[in-house]
Parts: sequence; C-alpha cells; structure tokens
Amino acid sequence: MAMKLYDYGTAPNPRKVRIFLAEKGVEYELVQVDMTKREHKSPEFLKMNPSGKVPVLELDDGRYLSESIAICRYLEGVYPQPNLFGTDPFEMGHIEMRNRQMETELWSQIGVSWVNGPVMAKAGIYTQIPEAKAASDVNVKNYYERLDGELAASDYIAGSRFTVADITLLTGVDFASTMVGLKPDESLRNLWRWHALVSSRDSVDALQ
Ligand SMILES: N[C@@H](CCC(=O)N[C@@H](CS)C(=O)NCC(=O)O)C(=O)O
Repeated sequence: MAMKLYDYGTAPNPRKVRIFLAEKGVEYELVQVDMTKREHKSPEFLKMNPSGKVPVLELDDGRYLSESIAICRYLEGVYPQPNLFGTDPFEMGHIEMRNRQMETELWSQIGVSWVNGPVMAKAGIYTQIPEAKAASDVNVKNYYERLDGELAASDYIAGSRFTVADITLLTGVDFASTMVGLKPDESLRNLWRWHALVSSRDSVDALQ
C-alpha cells in the first residue's frame, strides 16, 4: 500500500509537500479533499487531522501526520536524499531559520490578505476586516522588496542550494500571486530570477 497525501488543488500547504515528494522521487497516492464542500471539516477527516486542514499524510501502516513541514521532516528522515533540511548543525539551523521567516513573516501576512480578500469574503466564513488586509498587503509588498535585496547576494533563499525554505517561499509567492492579488512587482529582478530558477526544477515544473 502506498502512502496517501490528502490534498486540495489550489491549496499552497499541500503543494509544499507535493514538491517535496517529487524532489525525493517518492511514489504516493493523491487524494483530493473538496474544500468547497467543507470535506476537510467532516468527522472522517477530523479523525485524521483534528485541526481540519490539508495536507495530511497517511502512512502505509495507517498512521497520520499533518502540518506540511512536519510531514516534510518525516519524509526527509525516511528518504534522506536529496537533502533539503541541511547536513551540518549550522546549515540545519540556517535553513530552519529561513523557513520560519518565510512562514512567520511572509505567509502569515499573505494569510491575513487571503482571509480578508474577495474569495474568502464570498465564502462567508470569516468576518471581513478590510483594515487588516490593507496593512497585510503593504507588509507583503515590503517583504518582497526585502527578499529581492537578499536574493541579490544568494541564488537560493537559504544559501547556495535548493532547500525546503525555497519550497515554502515559492508556494507562498505563487499562492499570493494567483489567488490573493499580491504578485511581486516586475522591478524585483532578483526575486524573479530566483522564481524562474526554482520554477524550472522538474519537481516544481510538473506540478504547477
Ligand atoms: N500549518 C499548516 C497549515 C495548513 C493549512 O492552513 N491548510 C489550509 C489549506 S493550504 C487549510 O486546510 N485551510 C482550511 C482551514 O484553515 O480551515 C501546514 O503547514 O500544513
């Protein structure tokens, strides 16, 4: 029995894991959870992940893991090559630092713009706070500028090679661009050079 990944087409967190699995060359079964029908809040789904969120990885022995980065850590342990979380203690710390920064400083702000934006307004799940979106839109744009400066000195977001931190950044930027109306400005050349570099990887290219 193959591992199963519970996924939803446009959702960025499961996409992280799909790219990660493709990098590792692992075979698995993809199971679509229809979020528009709230299947991720069904009693069956909540048994797998009480937080009611995708992704969930079902192991071939029937155990479950959720949280995209926790799933990736598990996969790195089972399939160590290619290494995506670092090899020596400093590199491991550095990649963790960059990944956390992408999550807490960029993804968090994209998330505020998303829940207070037009798509979620239509879904009627969250009380809309336009002022919060106005502030987070600016934070995202400013953060893109910061990243553009940092990527002037570095090919990848956590140094000279592709790592999990690039996957976190790419999935965040692509979701923001396509679903949240927060595409980085054309003038951010280094950010776009990095984007083209990581998007051309087989693991990403096959999974747009
Ligand atoms: N920190 C979690 C976040 C998971 C998450 O928020 N997933 C979204 C889809 S990208 C979701 O299922 N949202 C539904 C909800 O929050 O109710 C992770 O990294 O996996």
